[in-house]
Amino acid sequence: MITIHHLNNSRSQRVLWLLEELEVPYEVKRYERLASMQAPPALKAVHPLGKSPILTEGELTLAETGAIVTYILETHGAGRLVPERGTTAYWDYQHFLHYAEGSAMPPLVMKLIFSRLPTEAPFFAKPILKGTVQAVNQRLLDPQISGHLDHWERALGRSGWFAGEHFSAADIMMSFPVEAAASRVRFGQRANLPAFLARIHARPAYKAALERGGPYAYA
Ligand SMILES: N[C@@H](CCC(=O)N[C@@H](CS)C(=O)NCC(=O)O)C(=O)O
Repeated sequence: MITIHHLNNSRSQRVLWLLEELEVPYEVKRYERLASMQAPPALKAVHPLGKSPILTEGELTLAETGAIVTYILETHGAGRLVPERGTTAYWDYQHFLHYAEGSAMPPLVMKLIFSRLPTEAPFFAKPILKGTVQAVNQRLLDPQISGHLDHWERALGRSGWFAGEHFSAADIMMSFPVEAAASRVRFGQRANLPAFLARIHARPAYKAALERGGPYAYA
């Protein structure tokens, strides 16, 4: 039986959603974030990185969402939610599978961390930090994030999904960057992005995963 070590309100929600889409039975072991938003030390006892998600099944302990998604699809997927090998859709799928965590999330995480700095600083440092954060956002992060949003908007413009004509695990991987972006930046004229979110949030498996995973700020 697959066990997902799930941190509340986290990327791990995607793995629960994938398992619900595939109707694969699984157990959820829940962990609550500390006040600092970090994972509790108990997760380090499961995997040295101490981050969520972590999958355990038999002898296997696996961290990193993309690797976990690939493992689940290869061992329990029976070909579902992956475009046909060798097609353009398949390579778009591979792109988004790796790109979601490798390229899309880093500037979004940086923006979140920077936005918290002034609020957590002593009062005399707040104005300086506010100015620094504004400069980093304007010069570095916002233009980068905007480029990512344009990439997603264009990709979704083809069929409404990230890889090929049909819903795939690439859409599950990309849900977290799109949801994270929705909470941090404006989509502006990019109508395909909110439409994508509305479509995935309406899926019964997405809703079922929320029931297993607990409150999720982006839903
Ligand atoms: N790229 C990794 C990121 C893992 C990660 O940072 N997970 C977050 C949850 S959203 C976490 O465990 N944060 C708590 C911490 O860093 O202590 C993946 O996709 O699995």
